[in-house]
Amino acid sequence: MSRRRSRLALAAFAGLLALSGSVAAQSENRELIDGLEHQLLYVALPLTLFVLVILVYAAVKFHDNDDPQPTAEDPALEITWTAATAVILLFVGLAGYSVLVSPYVSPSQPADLTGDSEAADGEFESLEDLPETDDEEVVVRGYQWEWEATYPEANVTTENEIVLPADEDVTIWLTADDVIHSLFVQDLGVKQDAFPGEFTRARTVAYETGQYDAVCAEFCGAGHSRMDADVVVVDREVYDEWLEDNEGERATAPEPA
Ligand SMILES: [Cu+2]
Repeated sequence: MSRRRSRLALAAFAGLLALSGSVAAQSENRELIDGLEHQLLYVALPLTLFVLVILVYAAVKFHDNDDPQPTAEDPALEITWTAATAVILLFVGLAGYSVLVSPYVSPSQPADLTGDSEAADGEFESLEDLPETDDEEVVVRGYQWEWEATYPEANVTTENEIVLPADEDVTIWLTADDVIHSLFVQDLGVKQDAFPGEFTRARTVAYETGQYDAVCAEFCGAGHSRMDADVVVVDREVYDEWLEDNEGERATAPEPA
C-alpha cells in the first residue's frame, strides 16, 4: 500500500473511532451495550463495503453480457465463505453473550438469589420476601400511569422521580399494581418489565450525576405515552443527606449537582 493510501486508511479509521463516540458512558450497562454496538459495527462496516464493491463491480462488468454462462463449481471458494461466515457468526454470538451474562445487564432475579430452584415467581410478592443484596436498593412500582419509587432504607417516597446514588451498585426492585409495565432508561442502558404481584430486578451503576429520562416501554393503556419519570443520579453524600432529611415522607428529588 502506498504511503498516501495508508494515510487515508488511517484517517478513515480515526474518523470512524471519533464517530463511534469517545464520550464516557453514563453507566456500566450503557458502556457494555455501546461497546458491543461498536464491535458489531466494526465487523458490519467492512462487510457491507465488500458486498457493495462486488455488486457495483458485477453490475458494471456484466451489464451488456449477451451470453451469460453458469457459474463454475469452486469447492475451495465455497468452503472459504462458509468458514468465514461461521467465524463471523461465532464472533457476533460470543460478543453478544459476553454482554448478556453481565450481572448488570442480566442481574440474578429473586428466585436465583435465594438459590431455591423450586421458588416460583409468585413467592416474592412483598418486600420482606425479597432476598438481601449488597446493593443500594430502590423499589419502583408502576401503575396506570405513574411510577412511584420507595427507598426502604429511610422509607422515603417519590412520584415519577427515581433518585439513585452515583458510582454505587444499585438494585431497582420493580413491581406493578395493575398491568405489565416496563421501566426503560435508555441513557443508563436499563430496561426491565414490571409485573403485578411479583418483583423483578434491574441493576446498574451510574457513573455520571445528572437527570435521565425514564419511560414505560410496555403498552399499558390509554395513558402509556405519558407514563414517564426522571431518574436523578446524585453523589452519594447528597443521596444520604436527602434520605435523612426526608425520612418517612413523600419527597421531591434533590438537584443533580
Ligand atoms: Cu406503563
